[in-house]
Amino acid sequence: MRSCVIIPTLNEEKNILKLYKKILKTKINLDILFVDDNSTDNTRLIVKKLSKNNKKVKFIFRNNKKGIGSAHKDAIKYAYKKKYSLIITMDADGTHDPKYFKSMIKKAYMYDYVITSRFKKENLIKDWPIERKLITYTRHILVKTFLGLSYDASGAYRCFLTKKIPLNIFFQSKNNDYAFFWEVTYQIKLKQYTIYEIPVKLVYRKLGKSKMKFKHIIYSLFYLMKIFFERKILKV
Ligand SMILES: Nc1nc2c(ncn2[C@@H]2O[C@H](COP(=O)(O)OP(=O)(O)O)[C@@H](O)[C@H]2O)c(=O)[nH]1
Ligand SMILES: [Mg+2]
Repeated sequence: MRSCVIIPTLNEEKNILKLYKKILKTKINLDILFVDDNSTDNTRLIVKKLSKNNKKVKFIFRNNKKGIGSAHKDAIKYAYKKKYSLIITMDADGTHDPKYFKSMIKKAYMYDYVITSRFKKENLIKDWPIERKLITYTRHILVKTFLGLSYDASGAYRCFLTKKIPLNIFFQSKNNDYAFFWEVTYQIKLKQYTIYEIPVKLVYRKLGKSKMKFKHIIYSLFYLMKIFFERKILKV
């Protein structure tokens, strides 16, 4: 069985080596697929070096910034094409700890789609800046209210078996940024796949900057309303 972990990167030179080492430490046999959107720092150089020394490191280099959702779509498509049986997706900035791989993989055999949750236990985003907590909780309430999703639907840390989830589900989300995550969760729920949530502690990034901009938050809000009206009111 071939497994891979998909990691989108945009100027993550300070984080990827640390994450790479942590992934190796899990001793789980998987390929590591970086999807870089034309980082202007040394991210690509580091990824290339890693792939030279370790055949398990693969990469997709894209020519411009197309968004985190689009990076996931391209990488997931590649993984299906290359016939990987299991996919994990995660951020590069140290927020997602590979120590959860084992339990995520175990659950992926029992359920169709495994996601991670910041709300299942207390203090899972304890060290996050107040404004990020506010965004996270507000988004959670809005997604719950308008789409009826009670999951923590917007995290990127996920795991599934490719034979259980058809590739086209990921492309039914037309969003290419952060809304991709809740939209895919919504699609998966609509199609009645089983979803399992693992509580994980998320560490706020210590190095490098978040790529989430104010425009992403506003756009995401409008996008949520658009999906709500189209699907619930217009029934399209
Ligand atoms: N390839 C690619 N990666 C991205 C893009 N935007 C963000 N990322 C990566 O996606 C992950 C999550 O982004 P981050 O800035 O940490 O978002 P935040 O956690 O919501 O603040 C990180 O690994 C980023 O480097 C993008 O447009 N393209
Ligand atoms: Mg982050």
